[in-house]
Amino acid sequence: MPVPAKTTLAALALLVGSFHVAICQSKKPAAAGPKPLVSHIYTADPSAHVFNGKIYIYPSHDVETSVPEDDEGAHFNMRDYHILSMDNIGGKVTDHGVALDLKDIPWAGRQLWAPDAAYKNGRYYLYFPVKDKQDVFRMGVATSKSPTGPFKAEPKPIPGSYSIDPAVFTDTDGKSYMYFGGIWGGQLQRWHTGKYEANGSKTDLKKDKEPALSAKVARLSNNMLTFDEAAKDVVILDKAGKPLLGGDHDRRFFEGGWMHKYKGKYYFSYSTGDTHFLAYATGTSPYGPFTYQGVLMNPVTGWTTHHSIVEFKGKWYIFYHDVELSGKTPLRNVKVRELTRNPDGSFVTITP
Ligand code: FUB
Repeated sequence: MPVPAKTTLAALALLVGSFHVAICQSKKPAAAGPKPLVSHIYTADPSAHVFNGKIYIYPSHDVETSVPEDDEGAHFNMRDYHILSMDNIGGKVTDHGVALDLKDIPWAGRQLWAPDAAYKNGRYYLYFPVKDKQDVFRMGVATSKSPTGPFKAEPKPIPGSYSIDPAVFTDTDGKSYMYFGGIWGGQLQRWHTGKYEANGSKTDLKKDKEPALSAKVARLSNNMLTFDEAAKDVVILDKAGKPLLGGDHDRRFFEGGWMHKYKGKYYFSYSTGDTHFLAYATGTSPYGPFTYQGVLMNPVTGWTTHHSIVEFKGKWYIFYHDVELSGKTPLRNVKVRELTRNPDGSFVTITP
């Protein structure tokens, strides 16, 4: 049963005198699949990374809101980030408190959505999408000496950035790339001409027979604060080498992209949004093109699905969310489970 987040936080703060709290997972045996990693706050969109031998999770922090639900996701009205960490999968999960607050981002308007993080040269970088004061999603970056923050936001958004769901991947040669984008509420369709169309579609381009809108990728500069190039399309092809089409809702990119590398191959995984699959495609370069391979995870409970994939101590894990605790779309909870690969590197589809 969900406990109202505010009440739980206040009680915990009283108990320990700070928001730096350790939350143990339920000791009940898991009857059917993994349990939420934490239940004192609602969390979603978990971007997991291993820094210094520990797992750090950079999730969205879902909160109750009076803003009515719409196709643009106004009801995802998040205002801060909490970072979680664990020494081991299945072990104690620590909530490190507020790492970045909307009010401390000078250019931000509303809706702090799915973040990601990276490390380079002694600094940690928190990448986040938020609507600016004109209600256009942009990507921001904030820095810290610690993986758990607090993070200080740069005074302006990343130039040339737009839409949502940043996922930063550092290749084996040390170059880092940001994958980003999301249609519908993520506004990617409003950028299809290269300029923002304030009165553009609220969903997609409605061009079912044309190539689907693509996620974007841009290499990051050495200081990790700007793009080193104009963003390029992350093209996903079918096995015949043709681009997936806009009408192919079961397979085309919607939001929540993630990149990982396995045995020299690049795996781009993503959400199909309104059909609720996590799908994946593979390629031989971080820029693609990628060939669609199949479903990584069948739909979870709740409208959204969003994940990350990370290797830890020789095993591969998927972090994802569902709405087990609340039963409500904008109040989600993060989970983790091990991934199983076939000998050729493909995934055994997970049915949550
Ligand atoms: O959390 C808000 C949005 O919902 C994310 O940016 C999307 O990926 C979806 O999970």
